[in-house]
Amino acid sequence: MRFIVISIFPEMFSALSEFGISARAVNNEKVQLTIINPREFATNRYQSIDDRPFGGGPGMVMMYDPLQKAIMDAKKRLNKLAKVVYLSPQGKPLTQARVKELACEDALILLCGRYEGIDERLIERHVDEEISIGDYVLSGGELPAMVLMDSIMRLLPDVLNDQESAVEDSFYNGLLDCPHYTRPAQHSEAGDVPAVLLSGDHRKIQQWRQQQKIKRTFMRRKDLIECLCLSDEDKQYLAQIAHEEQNKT
Ligand code: 9D3
Repeated sequence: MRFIVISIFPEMFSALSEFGISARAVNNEKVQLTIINPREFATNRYQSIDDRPFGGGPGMVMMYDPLQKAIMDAKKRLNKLAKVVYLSPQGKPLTQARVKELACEDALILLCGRYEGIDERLIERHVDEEISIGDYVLSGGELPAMVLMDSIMRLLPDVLNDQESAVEDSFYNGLLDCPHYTRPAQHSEAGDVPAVLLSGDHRKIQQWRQQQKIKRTFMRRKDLIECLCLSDEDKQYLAQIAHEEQNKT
């Protein structure tokens, strides 16, 4: 997959290209990451890419022309029609379902805003989709672009190794994960690991883990419970938890 990012802070993306799974994906050429700095397309003698907002008010707005030229440069390099995604607080909140769909594209152009945002006419004319990563305020679109790329990359074929994808497999079913433990089994300060995990009874362990996932999702994220596909056994356990919870209050 090919990502072309448009950002005035290209160095930030070394976080992806230098560390961890994303760095390995770039090195193995499963992912090609190119950053275009719109400042290269600035025309005045101060190389400005922003200007004061019409109508007044605080802050600056990124200008149409340098961003338009950067997008044209990106499209020329891709030699095809790639979707232009603008990372923006006004976008649709990102979900794992949307990540899965975007992982099927062969290229994405990711536009990162700074300051108060970008000239609306650029969004109308050149942006295909606006995506937010959640309802909290950041300083720009670079971290959201990295969040989006990280989430996509780990779904690409041959990006995760066998161990990493085995972990992936058993998880994303809409449930929160169960707790994990490693050696030592006993710890003077932290206490003991749950005995079932040391029992060697794999059926029991699997059942315990599944019940922990259900319990945690119910306790921490009631909003996720509605979207679940549970087995009859899981539903019965959930009903039991819900009943216990009711009797507490
Ligand atoms: C304090 C500025 N705000 C005035 C009401 C508006 C504002 C402008 C620019 C808020 C944030 C930003 C920069 N954020 C992003 O570019 C961004 C973002 C985010 O802040 N939260 C979640 N997802 C995203 S995607 C891009």
